[in-house]
Amino acid sequence: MPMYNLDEELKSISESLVKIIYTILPQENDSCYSRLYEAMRYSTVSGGKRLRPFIIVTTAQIFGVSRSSALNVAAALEFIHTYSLIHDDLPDMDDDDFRRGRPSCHKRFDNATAILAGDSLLTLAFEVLADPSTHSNPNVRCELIKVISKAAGARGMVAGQMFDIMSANKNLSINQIINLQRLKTGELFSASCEAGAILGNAPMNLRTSLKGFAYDLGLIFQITDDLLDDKANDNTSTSSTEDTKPTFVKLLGRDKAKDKVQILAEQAIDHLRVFGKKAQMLRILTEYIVDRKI
Ligand code: GRG
Repeated sequence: MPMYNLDEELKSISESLVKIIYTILPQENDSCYSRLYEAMRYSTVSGGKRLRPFIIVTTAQIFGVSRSSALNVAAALEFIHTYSLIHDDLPDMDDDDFRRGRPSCHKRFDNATAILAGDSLLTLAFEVLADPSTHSNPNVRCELIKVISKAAGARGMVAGQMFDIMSANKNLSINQIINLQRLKTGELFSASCEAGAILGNAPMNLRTSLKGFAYDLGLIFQITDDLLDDKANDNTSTSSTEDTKPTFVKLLGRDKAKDKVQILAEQAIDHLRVFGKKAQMLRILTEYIVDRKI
């Protein structure tokens, strides 16, 4: 069996993304774009785990898709993810001063610039997806746009954010929390998995298996996020709204939340059975998220 090195692959994908970002958003000293581009670059090149790009590239590999096509879609997804983080950090949302260990976009620039940088990243994502260099077949590009826009929009991630804001100081049931997190985090994970399959013209049954995997992975990611936050914050959250939000850990307690992660991990890996050894990287990713320390 070939050796897989997840850290090296994450690093390689991240480096490729940074090159794409500098090509699309070049440094221009005297143009009217310069401040906007600077804010967009500031938030997109500044690290992050690059999990969604990894999922796209890895899933695309299963279907023999070219790496350059997959990286274009990965850049688009990362633009949408980054826009969501920029807007989430704003004072009227989660009001976070820091993101990825640096001042958040509105703290480094200002609120208006952060809003516009987020808006521009969202629209840029669809410009990249619609570009023939992403895939030669316009039907494939349309399908990508349909699936990704739905996942990001008012019946996906944005709905999750709305639900999250409305759930402050409320007692949610476990199923309500699962639904909230599926929308807020799971939909983009699912679109990332499906995107690789769409690029590879995969049949619907395989897309469905990947979506099942992605939803479970999204929940694992969210519960481990809650566990890490709970440990790190120890009731000293930096965000003014964070303490009011219902989470898996608050509802279940740490031990039951960890048990839930294990059950979901088995379920997630079960969805991959149909892909055999070709999905080995996705299994390794699942273990990485289960055990993650950041
Ligand atoms: C503002 C429309 C809008 C949506 C915001 C995704 C989201 C919705 C908010 C982010 C806040 C948050 C902490 C969500 C929980 C899990 C999550 C998506 C964390 C950030 O994703 P990572 O850990 O980020 O993949 P990096 O920095 O590694 O890219």
